[in-house]
Amino acid sequence: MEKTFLMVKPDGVQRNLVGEMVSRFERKGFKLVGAKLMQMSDDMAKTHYDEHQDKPFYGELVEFITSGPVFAMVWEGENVIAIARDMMGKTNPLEAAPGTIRGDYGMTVGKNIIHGSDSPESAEKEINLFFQDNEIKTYSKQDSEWIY
Ligand code: 3AN
Repeated sequence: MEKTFLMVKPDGVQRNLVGEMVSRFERKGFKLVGAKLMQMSDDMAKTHYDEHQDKPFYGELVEFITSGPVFAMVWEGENVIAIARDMMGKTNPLEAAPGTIRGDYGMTVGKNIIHGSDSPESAEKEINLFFQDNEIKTYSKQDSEWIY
C-alpha cells in the first residue's frame, strides 16, 4: 500500500489546525501509520528543501519551517500521494479551490499550512528523513473492507 509524508507546518500548529488536518485524512479513509510533533533543525530543513536551494525564497522557507514545532505524519492508502496533494490544494492560496486545505485556510504562498510529498520518490526520501523504521506502524483496521 502506498505511503506519503504530510507535515502540518508551524503556522498550522500555531493556528490549532493539527486536529483538523488529521481529521480530514482520517475521514477520507487513509490510515495514519506514523506521527510526531517535532522541531526541525536547520540541517534537516535544508535537506528537506534541497530542491529549492536556488530559489529566491529558499532562506525564508528554511527560516519559516524551523520557526516552531511541526506535526510530521505518514499516511497510507491507495494513491495517497496524489489524493493528498489534491486535498491540500494549489501552493498559492489565490489558486487553491475552496474545499481544499489551502483553499479553506491558506492566506499566503509561504504560510500555507501543510506540506505533502509530490511523488513516490519524494515520499520515500521524506519518510526516511523524518521517521525511523520503528516509528512507522503496521496494523489492520476493521473498517478497511468498507473502504476498498
Ligand atoms: P508545494 O508545497 O505545494 O509542493 P513547492 O514544492 O512548489 O510547493 O514549494 C515548497 C514550499 O515553498 C511551499 N509549500 C511554499 O511554502 C514555499 N513557496 C513556494 N513558492 C513560494 C514563493 N513564491 N514565495 C515564498 N514561498 C514559496
